[in-house]
Amino acid sequence: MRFDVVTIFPAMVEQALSAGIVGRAIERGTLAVRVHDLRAFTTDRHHVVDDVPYGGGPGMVLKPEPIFRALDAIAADGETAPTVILTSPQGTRLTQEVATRLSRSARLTIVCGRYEGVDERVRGRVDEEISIGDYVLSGGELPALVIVDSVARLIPGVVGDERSVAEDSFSRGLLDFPQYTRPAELASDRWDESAPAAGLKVPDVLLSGNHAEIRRWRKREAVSRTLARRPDLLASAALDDEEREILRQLAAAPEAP
Ligand code: 9D3
Repeated sequence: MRFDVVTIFPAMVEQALSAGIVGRAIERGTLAVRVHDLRAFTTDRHHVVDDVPYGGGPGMVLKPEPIFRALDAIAADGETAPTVILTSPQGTRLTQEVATRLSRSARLTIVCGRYEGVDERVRGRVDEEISIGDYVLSGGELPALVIVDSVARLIPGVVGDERSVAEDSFSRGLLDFPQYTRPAELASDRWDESAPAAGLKVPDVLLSGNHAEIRRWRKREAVSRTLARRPDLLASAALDDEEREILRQLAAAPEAP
């Protein structure tokens, strides 16, 4: 899969993409990401990408021509026409479902919004506007990185262990169960003044070696956490028979252990 990102902060986007799972996938060639400096598509001496809004008001608006030129150059560089995404507070909210749909595209081009907005005529060249949530950011660079990361993980070969993708909580609609690693017990006086004298212990079931019981415990924890913290997820969660039974029990006796 190939991504193109159009931004006025190419260094910020490139640096972030060079790290971690996505960085390694790019190195291996599983993923291609090209970052384009919007200023490179200006024609004036000062490489101006923004201007004052017609009608007045605060802030600046990204000019349309550099964006049009960038999109033309990106489309011309390749066989298939990319799906063009504009990051914008007015966009469709990014969800796992949206990421999954985008991951079926062979090419995605992401235009990062900035300032108070983008000239409305750019929207004629855009297939989809995407927001990452209802909070105000300074621009579309972080949203573009979030989109690349969430979509890239769904491309076969990007995440080393395919099991982590298949088991991802949001793909199943449940929150994760609690995780522990060594040591099995921490001295409570050092790490947690409010802890009981027994110390900070890993639940016995995880040390038991009883894999059927471990599986059941994890399911129960995942379902009870989801019920407590994100009950909205349960409406569309893909629960198996066992999880549905656990949910029924928890809903009937919410105070039970
Ligand atoms: C809706 C806020 N606008 C009121 C005049 C001003 C404005 C604030 C911040 C316009 C653009 C921005 C920059 N934000 C993005 O470009 C953006 C964004 C975000 O702020 N939150 C979540 N997702 C996104 S995607 C792009």
